[in-house]
Amino acid sequence: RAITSLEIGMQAPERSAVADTGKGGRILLVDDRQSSYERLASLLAAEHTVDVEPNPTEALFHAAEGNYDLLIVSLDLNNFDGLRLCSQARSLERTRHVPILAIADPENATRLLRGLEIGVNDYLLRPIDKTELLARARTQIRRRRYTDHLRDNVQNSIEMAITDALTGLHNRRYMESHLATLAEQASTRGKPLALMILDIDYFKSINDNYGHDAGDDVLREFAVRVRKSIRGIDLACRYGGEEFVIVMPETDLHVAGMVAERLRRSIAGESFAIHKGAKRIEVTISIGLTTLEQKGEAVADVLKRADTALYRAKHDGRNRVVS
Ligand code: GH3
Ligand code: MG
Ligand code: MG
Ligand code: MG
Repeated sequence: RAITSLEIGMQAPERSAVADTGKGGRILLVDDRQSSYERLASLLAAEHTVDVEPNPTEALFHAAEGNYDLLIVSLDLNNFDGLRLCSQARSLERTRHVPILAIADPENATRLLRGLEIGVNDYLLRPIDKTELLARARTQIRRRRYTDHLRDNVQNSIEMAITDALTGLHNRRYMESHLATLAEQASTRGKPLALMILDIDYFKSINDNYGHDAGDDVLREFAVRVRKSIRGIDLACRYGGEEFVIVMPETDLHVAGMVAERLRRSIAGESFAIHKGAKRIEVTISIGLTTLEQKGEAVADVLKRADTALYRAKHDGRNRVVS
């Protein structure tokens, strides 16, 4: 790794996205003239941590890996094309959001214009003034942090909208929208799709005997065990209070039956800890299992068939799998 670390100066302070000063950033400086990058790095080191990389190809790699707040790119590179780096950085997913500040000699000023066209955020002409350099770097870093903060918020609200807060499994809304997609995929690919509804037996009496918090403990622990017993492509969700749905793509009734039976047995076989009190609780579940029967079958019908099977499992005495 050819990176020259000039980590002179201060540590990154606590980052607050709200009242951000734009200081304490991580900057990757791409410049191959030693006199130039040494001076720039020492100016920037008053407020930021700076890494220097003379080779744009390497720089692109570091930019993608290194979680930088700002790229400062010299367009006066002797042996390389700085503009190419800028345009590559704009097209890569990992670097798309990293701001770029371009620097050029007046004789290369037309490159700056070209740079702005391909997505450079700001520029400076040499000779570089310290105050201006720091001000422009701060502005870009502050903006970057703010948009990151917004992006995180959006991501969080999306996750909250599709996740069940108690168990961390997907919620019913997500399952119902995603199930349609999975069923469609299974139909077009001619693959089987299994679906089971799991319902904890006599859960109301767990609440009644040990309290609602103990009931919640059981639900959380149950979700952990469900997650452990399924594959990455399977979809597990909390369908209602103490009802769960597992959707298994590319799985036929026979295999799904074995998965369901294994899960049923492991729940019944190992009691559940509750936080209050040393007592462990015996828990059993009933499972209704079915598969997508024909191409294009409505998911509501699949769910209904699983529910009917679950009802029979309850009726036949609970702690069993019915398909
Ligand atoms: P069955 O064997 O027929 O399924 O009996 P059951 O008692 O499990 O079924 P029922 O549907 O009568 O009761 C489910 C109970 O689950 C009722 C409700 O108070 C409780 N419940 C629903 N959501 C939660 C929750 O988030 N936490 C806790 N602790 N209890 C919940
Ligand atoms: Mg019930
Ligand atoms: Mg129940
Ligand atoms: Mg129920």
